[in-house]
Amino acid sequence: MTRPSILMTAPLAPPFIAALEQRFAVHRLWEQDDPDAFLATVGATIRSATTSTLFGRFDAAILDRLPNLEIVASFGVGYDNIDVAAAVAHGVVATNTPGVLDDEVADLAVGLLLATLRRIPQADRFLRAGAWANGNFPLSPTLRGRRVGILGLGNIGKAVARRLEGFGVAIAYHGRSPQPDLPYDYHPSPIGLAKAVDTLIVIVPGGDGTRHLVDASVLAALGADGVLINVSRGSVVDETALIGALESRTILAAGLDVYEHEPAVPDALIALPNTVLLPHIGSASEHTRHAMGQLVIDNIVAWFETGRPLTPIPETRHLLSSERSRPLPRP
Ligand code: NAP
Ligand code: 8YV
Repeated sequence: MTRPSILMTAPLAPPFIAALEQRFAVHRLWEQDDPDAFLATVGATIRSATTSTLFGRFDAAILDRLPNLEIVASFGVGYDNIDVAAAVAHGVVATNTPGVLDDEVADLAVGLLLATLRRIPQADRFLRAGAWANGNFPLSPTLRGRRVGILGLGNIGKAVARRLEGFGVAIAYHGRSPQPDLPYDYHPSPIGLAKAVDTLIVIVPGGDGTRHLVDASVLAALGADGVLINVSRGSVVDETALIGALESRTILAAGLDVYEHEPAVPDALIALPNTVLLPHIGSASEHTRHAMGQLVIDNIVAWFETGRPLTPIPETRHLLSSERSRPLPRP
């Protein structure tokens, strides 16, 4: 039987490409000199696709070129790289990679919090510069006695909260709905949460619904002892307002893994002494990137074997109740 065609918009690790090649005719969009001409040739044969933030936005412009696309599997739990409304309009199921990265990203968030408060990268730079011979590194702020607010108490937010329980700090949160089964204080607005805490960890999804949820007023509410940690998406924090708040010491410090225009990071953020800046590495261990890659493959294979992918995004689940959810021929 002819193998179904799959479009890879961006690279996955070689073992995952090899796994796909065993079952599918794999088309590598990122290797094409002329992607438009390439899609004009193969687009109508494509039944599934993989994508990631490396590709940019998977939107109507590409969906229109893939008239027989059934499913797009994204590498990552956040799916603001997919135009969900356009996917639904095209009847295309989308999947992401929830769950398999929660612990890794939560570990990184707590590490970034400690690094920001105790100025660990600054202390490392101090030693390497030979400054220790001239005196001790200045005393740092502390996690002791802090009240930590988690903006977005989802899978990763809960994993962060569980870790922070071990540090003996007070924990509160904001989401659109309270979660009464959890032992943390709920605040119905981001600004209310910021007023109640001095440390804000941001881990909501990106996209239009959360754009600049952390703005100048939230930063002012966090206060002069305030520390902001963002491991969600750059779009959630007004970066210009954040730079202003750090420069004016409206807040104390920030630890960031994500930025509004990645991989561009404003020079002003880099110049500030009270920032710790990471290059979007929340999930970036070999272990966890392997688990994410495997889930991308498993979603595609499950679709072709059973008509039911493992982790469809909520907005496209209704497409599975249509006749499309019937088992399709095996590749
Ligand atoms: P999740 O389980 O869906 O949790 C998201 C949480 O955000 C939910 O508790 C939700 O609660 C809340 N939320 C959603 N929209 C909101 C809004 N408009 N206002 C306030 N709260 C809102 O997602 P997750 O798996 O924890 O992942 C969260 C995000 O982390 C991803 O979407 C991704 O952008 C980011 N991420 C970053 C990295 C990295 O490398 N830095 C790695 C993985 C994930 P309610 O529904 O009650 O509002
Ligand atoms: C990845 C992420 O770095 O899962 C997410 O939402 O932000 C990270 O795990 C990213 O998706 C890789 O493209």
